[in-house]
Amino acid sequence: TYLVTHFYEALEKGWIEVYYQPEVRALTREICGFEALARWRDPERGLISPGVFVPVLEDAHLIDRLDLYVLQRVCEDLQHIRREGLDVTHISVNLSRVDFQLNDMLQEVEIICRAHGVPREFLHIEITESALNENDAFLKQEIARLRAQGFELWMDDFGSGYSSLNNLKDFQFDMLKIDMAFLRDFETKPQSRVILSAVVDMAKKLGLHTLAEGVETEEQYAFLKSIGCEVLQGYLFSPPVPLAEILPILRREE
Ligand code: G
Ligand code: G
Ligand code: NA
Ligand code: MN
Repeated sequence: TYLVTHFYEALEKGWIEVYYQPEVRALTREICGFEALARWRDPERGLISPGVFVPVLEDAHLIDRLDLYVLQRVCEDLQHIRREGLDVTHISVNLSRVDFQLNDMLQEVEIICRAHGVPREFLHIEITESALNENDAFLKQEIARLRAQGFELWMDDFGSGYSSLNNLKDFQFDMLKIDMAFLRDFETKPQSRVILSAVVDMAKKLGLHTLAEGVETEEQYAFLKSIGCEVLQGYLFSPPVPLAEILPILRREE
């Protein structure tokens, strides 16, 4: 397909861009980190979303090239932010389960961090919950190795997969990112609130931090804060934006 044949060209010519979406502390609404999200700005096809190209690159066994490229860009941007003396507590990057089959991710991630002088605590690693499988002993081991080396592991899109609850038992994570599907019927279905507060309670009892994704309204914000969800992300605060747009925000928050 077009995406597979043009992937290396896209990397070389800078068509792959990294956007950043702020994460805010529920209690204060202060920015406490960012999620890095890839975009492919193609000269022929226009802006292509990762929802389209990530599965194609996974199938073509090229996804590790993408994810390590994004990680490198994130480390460069972190260096830039830190040199300006601005405070960014962390940036989270998305890794695919396929990355771990293709490459020694721990080694690659450590090489990139070291090359850019980025301390490990500045990088958090998100793995989509639907990519986990309780029988995947290898992935379990790789996640444990990353955590043992000081990288925070975040479970992405919690609740969107089929074996979520068992995953919580079998994989060690630091943060549960609650899928935005939980907020979809927030205004119309009272069950939404019951489910959200049960998920946050359960996470707390398991010693996990919680982040709700896809927060779009003040009403959702007030509710999530009231049930003790610690970190929030969504259009109410900011969409994903280029680095140039987060720098002035960080300067203002100093
Ligand atoms: O930004 P957007 O909402 O279109 O992202 C869609 C999905 O693509 C999200 O689930 C996100 O986790 C995933 N994604 C975004 N950037 C990357 C990336 O650099 N690597 C991988 N593996 N997935 C990504
Ligand atoms: O797979 P992941 O959860 O990382 O994907 C996040 C995706 O959701 C990104 O593509 C981002 O653009 C999108 N997104 C972020 N905030 C919101 C939001 O408040 N509402 C909606 N509908 N989408 C969002
Ligand atoms: Na993600
Ligand atoms: Mn997510």
